[in-house]
Parts: sequence; structure tokens; C-alpha cells
Amino acid sequence: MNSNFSRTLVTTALPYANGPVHLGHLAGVYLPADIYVRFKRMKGENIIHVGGSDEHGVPITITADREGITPRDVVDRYHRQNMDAFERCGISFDYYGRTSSKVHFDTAQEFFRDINGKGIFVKKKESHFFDPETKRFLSDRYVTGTCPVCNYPEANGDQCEACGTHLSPRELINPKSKLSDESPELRETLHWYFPLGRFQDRLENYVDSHVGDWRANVLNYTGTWLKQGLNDRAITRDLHWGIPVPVEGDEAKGKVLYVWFDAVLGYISFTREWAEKQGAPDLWREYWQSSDCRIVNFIGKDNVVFHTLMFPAILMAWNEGRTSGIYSLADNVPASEFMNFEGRKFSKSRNYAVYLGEFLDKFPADTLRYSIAMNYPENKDSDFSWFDFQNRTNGELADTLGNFIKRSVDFTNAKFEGEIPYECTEEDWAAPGIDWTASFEKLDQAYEQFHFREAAALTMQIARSANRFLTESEPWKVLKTDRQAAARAVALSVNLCYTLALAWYPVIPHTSNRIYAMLGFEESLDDAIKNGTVSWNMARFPQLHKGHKLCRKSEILFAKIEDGDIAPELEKIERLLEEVKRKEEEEANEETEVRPEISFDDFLKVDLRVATVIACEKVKKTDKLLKLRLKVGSESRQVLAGIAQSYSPDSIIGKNVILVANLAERKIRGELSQGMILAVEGNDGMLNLVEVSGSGVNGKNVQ
Ligand code: B3M
Ligand code: ZN
Repeated sequence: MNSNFSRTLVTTALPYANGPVHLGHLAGVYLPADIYVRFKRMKGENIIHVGGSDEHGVPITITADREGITPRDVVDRYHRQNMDAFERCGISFDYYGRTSSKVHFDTAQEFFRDINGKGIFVKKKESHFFDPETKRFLSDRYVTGTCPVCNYPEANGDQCEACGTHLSPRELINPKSKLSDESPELRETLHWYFPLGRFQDRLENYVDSHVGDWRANVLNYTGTWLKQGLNDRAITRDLHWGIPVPVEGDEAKGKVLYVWFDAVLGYISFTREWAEKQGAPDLWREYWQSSDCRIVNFIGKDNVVFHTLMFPAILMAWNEGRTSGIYSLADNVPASEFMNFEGRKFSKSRNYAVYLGEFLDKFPADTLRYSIAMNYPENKDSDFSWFDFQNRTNGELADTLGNFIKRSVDFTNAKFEGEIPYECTEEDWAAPGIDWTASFEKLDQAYEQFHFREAAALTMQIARSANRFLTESEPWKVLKTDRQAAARAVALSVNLCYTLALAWYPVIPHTSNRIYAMLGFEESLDDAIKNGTVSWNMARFPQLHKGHKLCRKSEILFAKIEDGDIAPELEKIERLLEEVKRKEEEEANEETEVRPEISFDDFLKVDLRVATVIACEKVKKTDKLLKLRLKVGSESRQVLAGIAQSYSPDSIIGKNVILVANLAERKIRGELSQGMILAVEGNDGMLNLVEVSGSGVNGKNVQ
């Protein structure tokens, strides 16, 4: 690994322009990236942050259909909304693009053509569902039907919401088109596949070279895929919204690139657009095609393999056979865990979320940035709660940081005509009890290694030490007897204000700018950093000399959050939680409704047997399915069950379960399932197998 890069390119996952970004997105991706970028900018490093809207994908067309508007209307609305929310939050993109741009279409098509020209893609003819009514091929999400695993009647073609099993539309029982409600028919269609397996060795080498510097979760997700062996992935779709497949003739008519194939290339397109805007159209190459640039992709944990396998493989395919114009792969992919909200997962479909724009209508960006930084879900899920937000704002930002700054500035203005009355020496600088070398070494490391919670906590410790120093040196008292001692305390305090303005800049930049202005600087801190007047290392030493003049105004940096301010928010959560609970109860009630009566003879038709689990493994590429080998008397059966989230394969070997032994065989995910085993779902969503105790029961009838 090259550790002497002279440039850094930071990218952040492109949010779908299909809804507003919420606090979970901010916590996982955009705030950490912005903190990192601001820190690096202060260090004077060459770094750019590129992001933008992901404007393709089926959910966008579904929203458009539902609202009776065009996909273009949908993406225009959310692109604007999200860009605006990011700006108000201080997420300082160097460029925020959109994947509907001409440059992006060109880039994505250029990649496709190049790789296609090398004969790397695999073309496959296959049967897909087609809606005869609307004359459209139906992508997975446009098909609904009964789940073959749990019998939920409204499963989607790609996944069952009720049991979580990943499905393909053809596995659904009684499939229906969402467009017309008609039963779809199967039609043959041609698609291009990316042969990920062809790159297996190269991808393994790439990932191996980052063991030790990539986060455990990133290595784990990626490792699981690599271990299972990589397969061909379809990279085209029969859809009208997206980037047309650039192949001449009828073959590719009505087909677009799969959204993930184009989205990851958006990072490149947007760097190109940024370069053009700089008036240096080739500058993007210094970021993408130079071994001198470090590329860092900030993402959420649900996007890992697209960034550690799919995107690198696309770049490897492009690089194949080239001696110049070679793309670099990411040096790090810091994926976050999720931030929950009041103990529950954010859920767009359940409308359980706080949207960034809405939040900023009520509370200042820096209070949010600080709270989230202190709860950064770095290696485990974290939680955002209104009480925590209120406590941190009042106790830490207002009472500690804000209070210290205001007291220091006000006292200097009142008693020393807003002028620093004393020249701090190196010895004085040790007086507040801060070990400057150690603190800044720790801070540096925390930022460099993406430990942003630690960085924010360390900075708050400096603020606490400063506040304590001022309180304990009591210049307002000492002033009457020892003006020199008071002057020293004042000079130190105001210099500590300066230090804090700089040290807080990555996390709460708006506040830093305000402190900097109070200290008498006309140029904004943002500008001072941009033009190099101010840099990170200056925070460690006193910078304000005797005679330096403050601006003579002070302001309250953080208004306290009263109980009344968050009361409506708490009420809203209660409402949302009630709504979520109501839905859950409704689902549970549906279950207690007894099914229509059957005759005793009907009941006798069902052959229930005690079976013993003798082997078990996970079904590849699914989250929920286990493949069980059962012994039933002298017979052996293979059964698939959607219980992988409730049981590990090892833990169920030896259990006696109940098998519906005469259920027709069927294929689930290409695997044969010969029967079904009985399980009950608990309120926690976990499945509990119905077990039989006692000996000598194997193979016996349940009656
Ligand atoms: N739009 C998925 C998401 O927002 C997707 C990320 C693309 S990154 C290239 O979670
Ligand atoms: Zn299901």
C-alpha cells in the first residue's frame, strides 16, 4: 500500500433521488465524510469530496407511477431537496452531480462499450415476466404474489417483506403485475451479465491487501461473498428509465443499464464534471488514474459488496489490456453500521424517520452534527434520541463550550477594551492542564483512522479543560488585586477560544466560523482555511498576541433546548410508534382469524412426521434460508426453511422437528425442498421451531 499519496478523493454513496435523506443517512455517510474532508482541508492537503444523486432504478419509476408524474419530476424534486438539505447541514461537497447528466451517460456507456468490446460480458437469453396489458417487461419489483416460504400474499418479486427471504419473481405463487393486476406471461429476453467470477482471484488479492486497514464489517461482508464464489450478475434491465444499453441494432432495444452498474461510475462522471468546472477538463485523471491519489468511498453497510467487489471488477475489466488510462481502486471503503432512532430502525416504508431538511427547520445544524458525531455508528449500530440530543446540546455545547467562549470574550471586551492584554509564553500555555502534544496526536490519529466519535469526545475534553481553567483562575476577582494575573488568564482564555474554533471546525464548522469572527477576524474561517492563512497545526499553540483586538461583540452560540421544544417531537414519535405497533397488531390479528373449516378427512390428508435434523447449511446468497437434511424413519429429505436469522446451522442439528411430509416438492432459489417444517413466529420476529421431546419418536406420525 502506498501511504504517501499527495491527493485524496472522497466519495459518498449517491442517495437515490426517490425520497428525502434522513438522519440515518447523515450519520452513516455524509457527516463522517464531511468531518474527514474538513480535517484534511485544514491540514492543507489536496482533497475533494464528490457526491450526487442516484437518479435511476425501479423505485423511482414506481414513485412516478404512484403519483402520476414522470420519473424526471421525481428526481428533479428530490435532487433539489437533498442538495439543499446537505448545504444547510454544512456538508461541503466540492461537487454534487446527478446521474441523469450527459457526462454521466457518456461515461457509463463508454465503460459498457469498452468492456463489451473486449468480449468480457456474457449474454444470456432468459424468460422474464411480461405484462401483456401494458406491453412491458416486469422487473422484479413490479411483480407481486404469494411468498413460497411463508405464504405472505403480497410478497415482492425480489424479496418477501414478511419473512425477508430474497426471491426471484418466478418463485412467487400466483404472480401478478403491479401495473395492471394481470397475471404476467413469460417471454424470452436477452440480457448482458458481468462475469464477476472471472475476477475472483484479482478481487481476492485486492481485498487481502487491505486486511488490517479496512474495517472488520467490510472485510466480513466481502469475505462471505468471496468464499461462496462469485457468479455472473445481470447488468441490463428491460426498463424505460435509465441509461440505454449502447449496442447497435434491435438486440438492446428498450433496455437500460442496471442502476448499480451506472451508479458507481457516477463517482467518475462527477469528478469529470468537477474538473470541467475548474476549467481543467483533464484534472479528474489526477484523481482516478494516478497512483498518487488516495480514493476513499464512504458508504453504509448495505452497500459494501457493490463497492468492494462490483465496482473494482468493473474498473479491472476496463483496465484489462491497457497500458495507460488505468483506473485506481479505492484505498479504503469505510462503511458504517446503522444509526437507529429512539431504539428502532429508520424505515422509509413505515414512514418511521426524521428527515434532514425537516430537522434543520427546527434546530441548528451544528447541534445535530455534534450529537450525531458523538453517536457515530462506527462499528456497531447506535441510537439517536431526542433526550440525548437535548442533553448534549444543553450540557456539552451550551454549558461547556458556548459558556466558555462567551465568558472569555465578554470579560475581555468589558475589562480590557477587547484587546489581548498579555503575551502568552510557552510555559503559560501549559497552565490549563492540557497535554497539547498528546492530545493532538490522539486527535490526528482519530481523524485519520475515521474514529469520529473519539475525535469529537477528545475535542470536548479540551473545551472542558479550558472552561475549568477560566472558572478556577477567576480573573473577575483577581482583577481587583492582581491585574497582571487577570491579564494572563484572559490572554490564555482567548487563545483557547482560538484553539477551539480551529479544533471544532471539522465537526461544527458554523460555530467555528462564529467564534473566529468574535475573535476579531474579518475574513471567514472557511476562507482563511481555503487560502491557507489558517491551518490545523496552529490550534496547538497560542496565536493571538498582545494587542490583538476582538470584534467587541459576542453572541450566544447555542440556545438551550427546552422541554417544550422537543415535546412535539416526542409526541410525534409516540404517534409514529403507535402507528407502527398498530400495523404490527393488525398483522398479528389477521393471524388469529381462524381459516375456513375443513373436514376431518381433509385434516387426515396432511401427513405430519417427526424428523431429525442431521445436517444443515446456509443457502448461498440468501439471508434467511437454511438447507436442512432430515432423517424421517429410513428416509432422508432435503427441506429449505426461512429460519436463518433465528437459528445458526450448527444449533439445530439433532433437533426433532415436525415435517409436513406429503407436501408437493418445489424449488426455492434453485434448490429442491421436499416438505416443510413447522415454526411459530414470536413478537420479536424470531422464528421458533416446533420441537418434539422424547426418545424413539423419529419418523412417527403426529396425531
Ligand atoms: N443509491 C443505494 C443507497 O442509497 C444507492 C447507492 C449508490 S452508491 C454508488 O443506499
Ligand atoms: Zn415470506
